[in-house]
Amino acid sequence: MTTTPQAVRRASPRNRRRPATPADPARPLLPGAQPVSLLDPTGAPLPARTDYPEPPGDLLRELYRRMVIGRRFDTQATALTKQGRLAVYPSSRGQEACQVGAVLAVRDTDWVFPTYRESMALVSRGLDPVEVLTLLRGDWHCGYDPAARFTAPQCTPLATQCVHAAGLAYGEAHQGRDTVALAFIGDGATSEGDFHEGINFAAVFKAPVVYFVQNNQYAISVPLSRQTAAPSLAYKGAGYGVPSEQVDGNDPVAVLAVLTRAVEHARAGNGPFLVEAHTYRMEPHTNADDANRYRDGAEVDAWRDRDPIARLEKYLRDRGELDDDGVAAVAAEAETYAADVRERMNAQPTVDPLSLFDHVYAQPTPQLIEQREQVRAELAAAEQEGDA
Ligand SMILES: Cc1ncc(C[n+]2csc(CCOP(=O)(O)OP(=O)(O)O)c2C)c(N)n1
Ligand SMILES: [Mg+2]
Repeated sequence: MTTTPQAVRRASPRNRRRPATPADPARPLLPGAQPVSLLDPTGAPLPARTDYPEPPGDLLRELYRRMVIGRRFDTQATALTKQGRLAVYPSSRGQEACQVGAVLAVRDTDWVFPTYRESMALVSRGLDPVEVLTLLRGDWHCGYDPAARFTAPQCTPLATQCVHAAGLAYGEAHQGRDTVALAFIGDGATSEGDFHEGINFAAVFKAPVVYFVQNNQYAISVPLSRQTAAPSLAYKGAGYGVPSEQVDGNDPVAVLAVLTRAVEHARAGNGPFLVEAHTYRMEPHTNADDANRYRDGAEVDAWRDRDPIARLEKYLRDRGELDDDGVAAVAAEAETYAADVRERMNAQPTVDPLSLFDHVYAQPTPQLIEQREQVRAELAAAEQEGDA
């Protein structure tokens, strides 16, 4: 039998019909190769994106207003540490787009799970600033009523809030409510076990949680390069089957657009969503930290050029949605706000020492009752001595 050249061509492996490649199941979970950005660093618009539509103008003006007030609050809180009125304050200056954009993306009845870094987010949510600062003054529990404000206490143990958020979101969905839980977390805390356990639980049980990683480049003095080898922290979601995105965290328009979509995804019953925002903490870790020991001024200056408030202000001005009068009115409102915080924080709080034992357990343990009685007796004895 002879073989014609045509027959050789037909039989060659290159011409054989390939089996259809199955769709890559990881692809829809992966973040974009670059962070989503809708404004350039100067505040000029970048091409619109159909996947992340720009939020309406009135919302952007409100975002600007809350960012300006938030920054003024932050400066005031730092000043209060210097006056001995606050034990400690972790500033979120530079992270305003994340702090405010995130709370604007959720409803008042959605639950927020903040860390110690989120005082600005909480005041932007409308919580009383003095109640928010009470924890950091160190005199009365978390300062506000979490159930009344749909806001968990600010968490200092890293990443524990990720588990709380998963549990709450699962419970809410189980009871037929469409509540979303928004869990803030830092870049460093994504190395903690609780982050992985929380996101895994949320993914498996389709709990409506948005995990919002503010990658401010440092965990105290530890830079991101010593924290992870992943190209983006958003890749940590894909490993758990969680769709993820990365966003320019100093672009307020993009942060709000991406988080709006993440919240919609969770609310629609699709389970959790992870967003990594690339941002920068302009101040030291807290007032007790000396950032000069681990980063140089040139790095800080480079991020100053991406200032989120200046960017949004420029964008709104160019669109004719903000003018000198508008800027001055917001600045005046921020001053009034700060003066009120200052005045109220300067008043000496009266605290009942026995309230230390409240809210520890729903039902106090025998040991706690005994300890409370001991303190009560000591206080009574001291009072008698004072009277004598
Ligand atoms: C479980 C636990 N380990 C260590 C600490 C000490 N600690 C407090 S803040 C911090 C750095 C966290 O960095 P990151 O998650 O990036 O958040 P950021 O402070 O930058 O907002 C560490 C290690 C802690 N609070 N809890
Ligand atoms: Mg950090």
